[in-house]
Amino acid sequence: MATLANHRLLAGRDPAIPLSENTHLLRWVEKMAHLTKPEAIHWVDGSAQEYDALCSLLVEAGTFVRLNQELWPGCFLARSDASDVARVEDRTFICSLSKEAAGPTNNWMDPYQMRRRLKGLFNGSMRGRTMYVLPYSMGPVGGPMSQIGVQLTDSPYVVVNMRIMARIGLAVFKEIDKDYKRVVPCMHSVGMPLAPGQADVAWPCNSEKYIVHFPETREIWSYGSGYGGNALLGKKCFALRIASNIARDEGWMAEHMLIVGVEDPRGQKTYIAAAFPSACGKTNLAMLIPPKGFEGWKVWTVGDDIAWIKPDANGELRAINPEAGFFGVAPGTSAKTNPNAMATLKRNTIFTNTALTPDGGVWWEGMTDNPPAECLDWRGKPWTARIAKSTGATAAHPNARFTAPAKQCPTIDPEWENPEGVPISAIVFGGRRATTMPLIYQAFNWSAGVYSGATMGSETTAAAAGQVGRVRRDPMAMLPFCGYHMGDYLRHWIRMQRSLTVTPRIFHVNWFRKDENGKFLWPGFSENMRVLQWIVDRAHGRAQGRETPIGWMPGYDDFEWQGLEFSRERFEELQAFHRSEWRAEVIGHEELFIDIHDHIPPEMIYERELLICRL
Ligand code: TSX
Ligand code: MN
Repeated sequence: MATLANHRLLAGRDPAIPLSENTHLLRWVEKMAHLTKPEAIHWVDGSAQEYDALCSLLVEAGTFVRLNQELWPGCFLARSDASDVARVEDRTFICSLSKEAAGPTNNWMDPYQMRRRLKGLFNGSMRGRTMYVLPYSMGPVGGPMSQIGVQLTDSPYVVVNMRIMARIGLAVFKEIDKDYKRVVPCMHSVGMPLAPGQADVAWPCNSEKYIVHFPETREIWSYGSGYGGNALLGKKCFALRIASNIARDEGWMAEHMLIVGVEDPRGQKTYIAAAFPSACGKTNLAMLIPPKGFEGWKVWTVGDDIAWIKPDANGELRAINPEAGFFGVAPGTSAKTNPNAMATLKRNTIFTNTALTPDGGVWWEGMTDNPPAECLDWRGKPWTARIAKSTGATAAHPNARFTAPAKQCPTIDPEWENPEGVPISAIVFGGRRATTMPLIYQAFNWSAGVYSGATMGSETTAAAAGQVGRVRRDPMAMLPFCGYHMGDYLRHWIRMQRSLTVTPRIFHVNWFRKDENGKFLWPGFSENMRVLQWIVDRAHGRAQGRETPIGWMPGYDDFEWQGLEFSRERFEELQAFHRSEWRAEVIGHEELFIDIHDHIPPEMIYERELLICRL
């Protein structure tokens, strides 16, 4: 059994010694230790030795399996508890002073009442465990757009994942000490204290879970889960829910967007930010490799999930990726769908809830054409294709993840860590739609573009809650991540235009339109480069567009077709605007607007009226 003493020794310093002199921080850590009553406190320095020691500790505890180091150098597999496999939206709360401020799309509870409840849950919740003091910077340390948090956690799994996903450790403590920086306090406990002599489990957690945000005091409290977005508090909780509040107050935007730089053969780079709901292949687009026919073109990856976007002194939008890694969905990721992701996760990667192959590697559905002859599934049980056929069990959990350093991505942009960000020329919204939505259109202007983002959504697939084929609206893909009233959020989008001298062009895409036989009309994946090219050309005022009632569209001849056989007829079908479908669509928009009617910006009502008139 690993003891705290031997990992102290490995770390080469005493982790109990505070690494910050900031009195606010020291007093808070003391107060929280008094509340949670951990056995020890470990100040995280973020060093490689510390990381290695914690990974070894996790191996000894049974949380990690060290993978075959010849095949998967620096890689580990974690298996979570079967009940702790995804974000818990129904347990996620925005505890603003007024319920009104959180809006109808967020869970709300009175902050005083919630604080009382949390105090009760956290009282003694770290007994028998080590409390890690984990300072992190979202964005490059010391950057003008960056923000700092300190997470107190009793999960070493969280610490090692956060070392990949954010900038952590000594440099961040120094930043806090240099001059007093506003720090977002983040409390996290898996909610399973250990009595003296009580044996631990591989994945401690609690069936009662709370993911709580206090927007006014800028605090995060997370209880009961060790998984992903519930526990890596820098990501969804800070970089989206809390940051969206900060951004609204300070005049910038915290968005659920990937960022790519598209380089043309002359070497000109154009940056695009894009928001999609889940299961649209955001990470795949962020790492796109141009197809045949696009020699000299290159797509550079800046980020795959979150963008912080701010007007610069010239009134132009610049964006940073506040993260340092990718926490990507493994199933479906392959050398065919995303070769760059496969190269990124070859080393120094933490896999969670994938299958384990007999040679000490990982596997998931969609990784290869054929499954391995046998493996252990994400629960550690024997799995074969035959077993799968009779029981329906998948080898990897559908939400299995890889945590991989962004710098390992072959197409990582040389500018990805520029603290000033990259200039954004175009914003793209999209959804998964079998009908109605063409492959691509450009909104007429900023407010029409905001309207297209506000009304975007995906059709529900398979058994995922509700009827199949119904559109689930997800404004800017922010429904689960906006830390305040969705109507006020849309107002903020409208208001942003006033601080800009150049407004990025706004586009809507749909890779998923189907023909009358239910076949995808568009090959997607790397062929989406043809769409990116038109977006880039439009952003620079170079490409033709045909005016339609919903916006500007490319004609067949405005697309580069070299390297792809795609008929004019098929393209017309893919781009078709059907008045009857759009009349139904615009009625669907009303449903969303009713939900947030009391805060919706008037511009959204006008845009809807204008659209109705054009139909
Ligand atoms: O990620 C996807 N993208 C974006 C790529 C840059 N996916 C996967 C979505 C699940 C995460 C796509 N799936 C895309 C897409 O553009 N398009 C489709 C639909 C599709 C699937 C298969 C084929 C064509 C389209 N073709 C064959 O199977 C041969
Ligand atoms: Mn996301």
